[in-house]
Amino acid sequence: MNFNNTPIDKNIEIVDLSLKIDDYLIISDLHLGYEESLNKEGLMIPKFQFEKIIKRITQIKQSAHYKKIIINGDLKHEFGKITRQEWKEVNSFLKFLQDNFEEIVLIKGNHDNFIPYITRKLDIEVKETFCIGNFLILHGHQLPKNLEDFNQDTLIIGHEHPCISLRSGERVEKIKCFLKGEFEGKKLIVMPSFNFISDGSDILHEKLLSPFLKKYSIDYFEVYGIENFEVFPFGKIKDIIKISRQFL
Ligand SMILES: [Mn+2]
Repeated sequence: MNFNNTPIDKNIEIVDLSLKIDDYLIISDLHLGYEESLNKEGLMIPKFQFEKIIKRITQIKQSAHYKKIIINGDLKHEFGKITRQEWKEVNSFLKFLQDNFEEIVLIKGNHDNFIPYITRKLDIEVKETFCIGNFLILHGHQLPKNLEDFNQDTLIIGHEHPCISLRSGERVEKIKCFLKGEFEGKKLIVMPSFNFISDGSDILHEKLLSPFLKKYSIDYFEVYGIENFEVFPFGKIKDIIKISRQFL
């Protein structure tokens, strides 16, 4: 694989679908157990995520010196309950992290209701937010009431699962992406999902989910597409829209 680590701002790099700050590896929205919940809806897809996620983390970890890992929410998929697949996978996933990282930070997402039952046993703490220097990391499904109490100037969120669809001939290709913009005087970085069942939601054509993105226009946000471990800076959303209109 061909990693081309790309700075997205000062002291922070995009590495494949993850971010790197110091020796922290940050990933978001794994949605373990997604297959089982699709199977229940009648969509028969095999269970492959878990292995793929472990392999991908291992590949990223080999590319640089990481001691710590942050999961920025939605480690598992189901809201209300925890399914058998989730229980098993979340448990072995956290054990994998304990074997491979000195520090594990779990940030609570909106899908993570039952996570504390598992993490308590493994002695892992679940947090609402986590700070590294100037960076405030949070899932992004809701605006924290005390956002102004944080003096960090850069917010890092997940939740949105951003991707963009690019047309090439008759084919439409969906590409996961990072977004960089602003929110109320702070910089805002949105992470793609570290989940291989769905590309995510198309920020050019679908409704935005996160309150961090719904409040103001995202036309001036920068897009960094990720394809095959590589980072492709695509420019601003308004320019991508302009170009894509020329081909419709
Ligand atoms: Mn979420």
